[in-house]
Amino acid sequence: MARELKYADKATQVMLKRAEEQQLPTIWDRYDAQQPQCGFGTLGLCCRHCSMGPCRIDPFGEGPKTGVCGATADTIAARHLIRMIAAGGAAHSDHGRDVAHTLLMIGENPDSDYTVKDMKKLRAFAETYGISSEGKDVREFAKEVAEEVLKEFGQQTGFIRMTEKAPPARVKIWKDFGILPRSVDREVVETMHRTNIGVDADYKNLIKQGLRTSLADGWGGSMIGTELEDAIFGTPNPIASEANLGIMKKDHVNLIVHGHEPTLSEIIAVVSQDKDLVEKAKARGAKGIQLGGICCTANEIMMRHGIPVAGSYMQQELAIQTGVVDMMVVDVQCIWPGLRETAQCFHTKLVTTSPKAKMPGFEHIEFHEDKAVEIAKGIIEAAIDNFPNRNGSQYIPDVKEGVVAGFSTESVFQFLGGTYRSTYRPLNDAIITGRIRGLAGVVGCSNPNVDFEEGHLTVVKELLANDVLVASTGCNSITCAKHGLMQPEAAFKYAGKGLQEVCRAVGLPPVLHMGACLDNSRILRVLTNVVAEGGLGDDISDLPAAGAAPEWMSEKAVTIGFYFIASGVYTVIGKPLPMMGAPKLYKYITDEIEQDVGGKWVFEENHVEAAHKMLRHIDKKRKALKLKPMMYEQPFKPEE
Ligand code: SF4
Ligand code: MSK
Repeated sequence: MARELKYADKATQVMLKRAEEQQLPTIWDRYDAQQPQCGFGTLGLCCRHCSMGPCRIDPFGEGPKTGVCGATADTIAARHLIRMIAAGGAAHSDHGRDVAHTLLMIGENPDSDYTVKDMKKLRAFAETYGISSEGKDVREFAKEVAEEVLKEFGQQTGFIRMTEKAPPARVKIWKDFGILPRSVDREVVETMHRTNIGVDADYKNLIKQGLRTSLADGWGGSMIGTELEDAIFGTPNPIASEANLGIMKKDHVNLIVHGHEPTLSEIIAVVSQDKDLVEKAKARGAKGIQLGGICCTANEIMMRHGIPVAGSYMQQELAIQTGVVDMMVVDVQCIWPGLRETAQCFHTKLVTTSPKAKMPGFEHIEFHEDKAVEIAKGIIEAAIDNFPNRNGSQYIPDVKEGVVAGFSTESVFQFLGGTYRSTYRPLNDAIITGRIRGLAGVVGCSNPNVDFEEGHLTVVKELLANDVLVASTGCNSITCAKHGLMQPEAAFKYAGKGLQEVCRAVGLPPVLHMGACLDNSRILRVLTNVVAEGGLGDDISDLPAAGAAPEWMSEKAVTIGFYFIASGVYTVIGKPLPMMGAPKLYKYITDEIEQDVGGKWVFEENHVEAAHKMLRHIDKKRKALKLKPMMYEQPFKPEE
C-alpha cells in the first residue's frame, strides 16, 4: 500500500518509494496487514495467564467485567504492564550481565582479546562495591569486580549498590515506599510470580513491584552495563561521524552490524581495517571495507570509534534494499525475523551470533568472547567473499548528515567546566539565571503506528526553540543525527537565544548524543550530578526536567519509562501504554503515583502538545524553585 512519510529523512522516503515500486516487503506493509489490531489487547483487557482463559473484559457493553478467576480490568492490565517491565528489564540487564562476564574473562584469561581501557572508570565503579585496586594487577582487580557484580545479579537480600549513586533524598523515597530493588534476578522473578493466576490482584501493589523491577534495571542492570562497557571499551568522548544510508559505498564491502551488545561489533570495528582483510577485499574487486551500524549497536560503536550509522530501527530492511549490503551481522534485540524475506531478494548474507537469538533463514556463526578476534575476522572474511555475489539492482541514496556523538556523564562535565575545572556549575547557573529553561531526555524507538520521525523531531525542535537542552539515546539519537540536530551549528538554527548562547560558549550541540538505550542510565547520572551541583533542589523530582519517548515500541521502553518515573521524572509518551481500559490503573499511573515517587506518566499523541506539557512541567518546577524569569522571550508561553 502506498504510504507517504512526511517527516522521515530523505533516504527513507526514497527507499520506501522504491520498495513499493519493486514490491519489496517492508515493516509498514506488515503493519498494515495487521489492521485492525485487537482492541482488547490495545486496551490491556485480555489475559491468557492460565488455561481457564484466555479471558477478555468488555469495556463498554454488557459483556464480562472480570475474567473467569474474577480478575478485574485493573488487575489484568496491571499484571500485563509489569510483565512488560520484567521483560524489558530482563533484556537490558541480561546485556549488562554479559558485559560483566566479559570483564570476568579479562580477569581469568591471560590471552583475552579484551582489556580494561578505562581504569579510572573501573576504579570509580569498584569503589561503590567497596573494592580497591590497590596492590592488585589489572586482571586480579577485574576478576574481583566482575565476581562481585555477578553475585549481585542473583543476591537474595540487601540492595543493588548502584542505587546509592542517586541523590540521598531519592534513595530515602525508595526506602520509605519500599521499592529499593534487591537484585535484578530477584525482582524479575518476583514480578513473574506475582502475575501468575491467583497471586497479586491489587493493581497498586502490582505497580509497586513494577517500579521496583524497573529500578533494578535502570539503577542496576543497565547502569552496570554502561559503566562496565565504558571501563572495557573506553568512556566515550565527543567524536565526529555521519549518519544515514548514504554512508554505504557501492565499491566497498558493506558490513552492517545491528542489535545492542557491542562486544562483537567493538572487535569488528577494530579489526575491519586490518591490512590483510583490506587486501582480501581488494582481491575480490572491492576498494575497501565499509562498516556501518543499525540500532543501538550503531550508537555504541559510533560513540567510541566514530563508525557511521547506516540507520535506525525502522531502516533495517531499507538498508538491505540498497542491494549493497554484503552482510548484516546481528547480536540481540530489535532485529526483525522478517529481514529474511527482504534478504532473499538480494545477495545479503544475514548472520546471527548469539545463542540467545537465532532466526530462521539466518546463518549462525556463534560468537565466543574467548575467540573474539578470530571469529570477528571470520565474519568479515565471509562478508568479503559475498561481495562478488551482488545480483539485484544497487542504489544508495546520496543522503547522510554529520553528527557529533559520544557525550558521557563525564564528558558533559568536562565540556561544561573546561579541562581544568570539570563541573556542572555552568549548566546549573544557566538554568538558575534563565538562559536554559530546563533539561529533557528524549529517547526511544520508532514505530510504524506513527508517521516515522514526526514525534521525535517535533518534540525535540519544540523543546530546543524554548531553550530546553536535550539529551538523547537510542533511535531518537539516530533520528536527531540524520536530521542534523547533533551538530553545534544546529543550535543557531533550532535553539532559542539562551540555549544558543550556552551552546556557543562551550561548543555543545543542542541535542547531546548520550548513547544506546542501555545508556539511559547516563541521563539518570547527569540529573543526579545536576542535583549534587546545588541550587536546583535536593532531588531529581525538584529539577526543571522532563522525559519523552514519542514513538516508543519496545518493552524496554516501558521499563525505561517506569524507572524514570520511579526516579521522579515527568515522562511523556505518544501512544498510551496498553492499559487504557483500566480506569483506576490509568488514574494511578498518570496522577496519584506522583505522590508516591515524584514522577508520573503522560500520554499525548499530539507531539507539539507533548512538548508543551513538558514545558509546563518545567515551568512549574522553576516556579517552585523560585528561579529567575527566563532571560529571553520564548515562543511557548503557558497560560497562567
Ligand atoms: Fe482468565 Fe484469570 Fe486465567 Fe487470566 S488468570 S486467563 S483472567 S482466569
Ligand atoms: S534500538 S529498543 S528500537 S531505541 Fe535500542 Fe531503537 Fe528502541 Fe530498539
